[in-house]
Amino acid sequence: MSASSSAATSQAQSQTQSQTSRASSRLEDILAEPPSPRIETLDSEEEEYEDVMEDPIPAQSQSPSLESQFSGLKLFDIPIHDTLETETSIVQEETLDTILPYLEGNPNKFDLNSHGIPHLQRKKHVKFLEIALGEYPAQFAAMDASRPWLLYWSLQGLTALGEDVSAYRERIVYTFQSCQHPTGGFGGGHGQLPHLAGSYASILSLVIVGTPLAYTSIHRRAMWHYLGHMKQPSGGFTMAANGEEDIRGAFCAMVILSLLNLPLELPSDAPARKKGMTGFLDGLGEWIGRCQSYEGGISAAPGNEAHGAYAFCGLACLCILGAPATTLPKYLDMDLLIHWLSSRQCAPEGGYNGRTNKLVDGCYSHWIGSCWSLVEAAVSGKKKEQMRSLWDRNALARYILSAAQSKKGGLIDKPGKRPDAYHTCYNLAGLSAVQNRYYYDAEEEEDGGVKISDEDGEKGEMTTTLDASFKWKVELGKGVGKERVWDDEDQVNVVHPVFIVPWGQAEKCRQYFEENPGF
Ligand code: FPP
Ligand code: K
Ligand code: ZN
Repeated sequence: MSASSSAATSQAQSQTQSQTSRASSRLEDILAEPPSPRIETLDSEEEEYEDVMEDPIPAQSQSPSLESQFSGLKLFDIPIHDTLETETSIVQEETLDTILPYLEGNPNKFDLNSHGIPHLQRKKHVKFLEIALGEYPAQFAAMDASRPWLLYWSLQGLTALGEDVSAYRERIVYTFQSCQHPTGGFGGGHGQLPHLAGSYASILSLVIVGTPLAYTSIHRRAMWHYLGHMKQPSGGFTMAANGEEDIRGAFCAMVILSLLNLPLELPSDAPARKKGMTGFLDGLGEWIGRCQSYEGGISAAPGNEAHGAYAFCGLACLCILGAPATTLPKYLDMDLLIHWLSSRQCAPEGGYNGRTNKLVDGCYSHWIGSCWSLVEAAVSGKKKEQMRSLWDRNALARYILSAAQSKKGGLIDKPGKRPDAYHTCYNLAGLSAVQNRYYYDAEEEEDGGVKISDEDGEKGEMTTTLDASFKWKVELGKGVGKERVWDDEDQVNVVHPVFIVPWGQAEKCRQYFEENPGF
């Protein structure tokens, strides 16, 4: 692979662009935000990245070569080209041609940090997210069901960038009031049926707001009943009444139960009680274990293909059930899991793909990148023992800063794609995973950790209160030693490694409901 871009690769870039935009995603289509009209206006101004893409861009000398950068790896020996040409290998080569100029040069003409890598374009991203939080005209009605998501991604992104979001407080509480269903849970908007994804995004947004008014706006008892209806005899959860049973459901349900400090017994009207289930946790760890595929990753439901987004849901869910060092090895083959996670980091791109033989994408900076904090906590033993990273943090930082920042603000899947709140939120969450070292404080175990019997009658390590995920600590900026590729000013705010809300906000919410447990 030549270091510099040529006219030939420029043609390939345009093809890649159209091919990758055609390769649409089921869920990302549902979750992704269409650009707001104001961003559209920006696009039509002369130089959007499309124009940038069409010009062959010579590699620029300010940026250090790939070879000198990544943790001593000689990346010029990589990529390893697939000799069997397939649709997959062709689109991979084209994608590489699109991305390499951004890793080796600075086509967006961003200001560079002391390592020759673009600075985090903080102001531009803030502006982008503020626009994303704005009003949408009538033609965006189809997006109505994603309203809780748009709010959550934008708020989380803004706080990661260090912004104060208190100005949005009242509007957010008001918006979610109208999404809340009388029988429990939140829908996408007023009068819409409740859904676990909408409920998850709504609760997280209210946790970010973090005021007593936000907390008390949640009908906790109705939510408990609603979650009770999602519990399945298999041990898993459906996303909605009669909806699909997948690992997002399990994760969303555990996030909500634990943040709101809800009782772990199933309500008496929960249909799963008729099948012998009595608690929300019954059979759950085992069900998640069945989602680990032969590759080692985690899939949406038993028997499906392993995918990054579901891997994070599965691991984070297990981290809510108990200490990572206990629950992860109890239900998962850790060696196989680590092999699969490691294989997701693309070289020389440095970013992650979501599954075998697919393309790098900035949102997996979080869906895979954030898995490492959980896995490292599970395998590293005692709290302060700094283990060597199992992943190349610098390589991911470089992908995010060099290739996943859109010229005019917002973060993206890959060069040539449009920014959206989803990719902005999750690239920044991935950057937080890169920059900080999160660890699980096992010493805090002693005060919690009421032992309960598990199904086999052995003593399990799971608590009756789901308080494990409130025992995380962070060493700020300690993700990488001196050889890191970002400056202090490129540091994002700390994110809770399980809940993906600003540091401290999950604990604050939990504490509120420990002090006010009645409903
Ligand atoms: C594939 O898209 C994407 C998926 C199969 C999963 C998307 C799931 C989420 C984003 C998780 C949502 C999480 C919660 C908590 C509700 P693709 O085929 O376009 O992408 P790929 O080629 O990168 O696999
Ligand atoms: K994708
Ligand atoms: Zn993506």
